[in-house]
Amino acid sequence: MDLKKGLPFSEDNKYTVGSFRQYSQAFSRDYDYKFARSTACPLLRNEIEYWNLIQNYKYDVSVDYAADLAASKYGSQFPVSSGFNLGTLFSQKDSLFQFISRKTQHVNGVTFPWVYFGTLFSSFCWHVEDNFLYALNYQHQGAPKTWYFLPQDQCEAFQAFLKSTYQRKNKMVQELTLQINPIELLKAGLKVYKAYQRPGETVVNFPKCFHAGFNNGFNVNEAVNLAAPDWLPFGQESVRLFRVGKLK
Ligand SMILES: O=C(O)CCC(=O)C(=O)O
Repeated sequence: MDLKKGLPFSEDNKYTVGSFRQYSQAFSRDYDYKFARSTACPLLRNEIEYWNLIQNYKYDVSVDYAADLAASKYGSQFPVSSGFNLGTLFSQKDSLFQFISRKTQHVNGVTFPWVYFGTLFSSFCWHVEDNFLYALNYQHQGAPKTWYFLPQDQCEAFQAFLKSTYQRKNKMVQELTLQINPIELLKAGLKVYKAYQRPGETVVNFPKCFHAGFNNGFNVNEAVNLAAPDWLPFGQESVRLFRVGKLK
């Protein structure tokens, strides 16, 4: 399914963190009330509802997602004293990002984290990381994030599946609007894994692993890329694919 492309998060201070939390919590409350949703098994209930909304166009639902907020501008959620801090990952031993210039070569969302404030059903569509980098995503607080992953060895099979099924697949993957029910992928013979990420948990995406998912309510996450030495062949491959126009 081709989801509507998200609009850039407005810089006009429409929300503070507090007002976004209120908006997001009210959205969950109102949604449950309006559709008289049972409170049993909320994660499964949300998952069924999510795919039903996407595939059957049951209702036109749109939610705000404060995504891709540069931690360098809006602030990180990690305490400065924290031993585990995605904001300092780039400088750690074995990170190849330690060799880039801190002043001129930092890229928000790649070498320095992005912060995300989620709402029920806010989504991230199927994608791999830029240049097939590793990605680490830490949940600070709030409702679980539902993740779907394809292992590295499924990357080519997934792309072949997209090519045979979706005409506009390159544009949709590039614009992060391609959402596909994992059941469809399983039926096509692909291996798909699911995880619920809860506060205090880190999800690590390995190079060339496609992933997608959605949020189950208000939550706060922070994510950054990582270039470990074993990423180098993947980086080289991504550059080669860019050159021949097979990666955008
Ligand atoms: O939570 C999100 O919206 C993005 C998650 C993601 O794709 C990542 O951290 O790599």
